[in-house]
Amino acid sequence: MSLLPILRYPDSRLKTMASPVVNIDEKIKRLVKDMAETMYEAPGIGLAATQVNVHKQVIVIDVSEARDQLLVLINPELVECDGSQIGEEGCLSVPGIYDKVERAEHVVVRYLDLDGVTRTIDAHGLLAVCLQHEMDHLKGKVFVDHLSILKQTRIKAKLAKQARITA
Ligand code: GNR
Ligand code: NI
Repeated sequence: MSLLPILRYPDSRLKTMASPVVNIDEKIKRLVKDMAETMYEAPGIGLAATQVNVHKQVIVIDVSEARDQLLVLINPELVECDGSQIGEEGCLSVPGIYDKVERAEHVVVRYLDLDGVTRTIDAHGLLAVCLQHEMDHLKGKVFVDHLSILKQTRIKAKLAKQARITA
């Protein structure tokens, strides 16, 4: 097991469109284990492969209080969405920045599990938000892209300043 480095916004590699997984082989299984370890250690409630610079359609999520309900989604597809909710979002690739984003309240997502079995998740609330946030990553989108250009500019300036301080 190993912790993976997480790309930081506005790294252009976060804009990469992820490709579908063709074979759930040992390499993918290792990636999933390392992503889960990285998510739990961060700590975060989700992580998309894009964030660790692997441009394959792989997501790990755990929104449980006890941190014992790991979800692994391969090749996720949105099959239904309705309603709306506005919640404060953060992102491991945009550290220290939180802002409100409007999302669907309810989503149905079809995906493959680690055994290659097709499954569906019917999600509301935070899990629905997290699924949309992670599926955005696989399309090269981060939550900041949902904010105004003015906010995007301010966030880039704040992160650049933070990077200078920590350097
Ligand atoms: O840990 C995370 N928390 C979070 C809170 C509100 C909405 C979305 C998220 S996902 C984020 C982890 C992350 O960056 N996943 O891509
Ligand atoms: Ni994120």
